[in-house]
Amino acid sequence: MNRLTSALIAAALVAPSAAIAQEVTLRGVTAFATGTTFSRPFEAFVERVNETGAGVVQIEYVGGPEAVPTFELGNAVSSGIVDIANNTTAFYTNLVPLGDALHLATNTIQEQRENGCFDMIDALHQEQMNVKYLARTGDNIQFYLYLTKPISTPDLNGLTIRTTPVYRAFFETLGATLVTTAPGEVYTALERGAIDGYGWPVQGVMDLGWDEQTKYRVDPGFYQVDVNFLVNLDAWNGLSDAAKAVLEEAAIWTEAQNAENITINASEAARQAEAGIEVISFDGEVGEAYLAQAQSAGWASIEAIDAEKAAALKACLTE
Ligand code: 173
Repeated sequence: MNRLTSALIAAALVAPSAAIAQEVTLRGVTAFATGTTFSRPFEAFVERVNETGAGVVQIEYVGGPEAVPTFELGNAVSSGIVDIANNTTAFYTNLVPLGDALHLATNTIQEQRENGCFDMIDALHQEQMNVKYLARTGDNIQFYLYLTKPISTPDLNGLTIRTTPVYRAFFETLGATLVTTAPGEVYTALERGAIDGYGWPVQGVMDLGWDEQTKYRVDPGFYQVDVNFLVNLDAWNGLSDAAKAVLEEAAIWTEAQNAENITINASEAARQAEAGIEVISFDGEVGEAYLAQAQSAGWASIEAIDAEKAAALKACLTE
């Protein structure tokens, strides 16, 4: 045994195991284009982990839909091709159909952590998708219907509307003809006149230039955005306690910033107005009925999947 080898063995024997644990690097992919509204919290999270996790855990930011197509990202993080994903439940309903309940929440992720809902959602993701549910962004951001043609009542008969599972049940009850697309295809669909409108949150319309093709936003907004950080369960289980702690601390740090969305919503609505997007507002009883229909259509589709689990989720997401 040479001197170097015996020195290394001696060092390993006295070193605490955490000190000799290797730094782990996770590959991260986002379902939304890099730099856009619903990717930015994940990008900030990656930066934070790479600072606080030096020597313990790092995230290699691989990219967005150009790296893994939007509707494929769920499968990729489930199988471990991707270690950590920034994704919304609407893009992986093939794996966690009940995930659609998350955007029907009326409380915050902080309240869901407090009342046990977080653990239920995490268990659902672990069992059905083989991922650890790490964090939720998007609280306080509502979804809207955007149009290229005016309507005077909440009746979408004769209109073709771009959807995802978020809006599907609700827009169906309003009579729309629906086309499902990833966000990356909305601009072209509008430009070609293939759609008369689309569902999207209040934030992010200007990110991809959709304002150029959008004439109206229909108020009020409904539901609440969920964009979640998911870690492949095998990768998660293989992490040291120290690495898990780095990721969980950064998750809580990210979720604390959800409160800022209330101010951002107002400035985004103002920017839409400046860009020439007019508001069609359903007020009073019509507005109330519109919102009630959004809720009842949304929950009916969750109940049709599993009535018992739907009831448990509804109790803790809307308490
Ligand atoms: O409209 C969508 O693509 C969608 O479902 C969604 C979900 C969360 C944030 C932004 C968009």
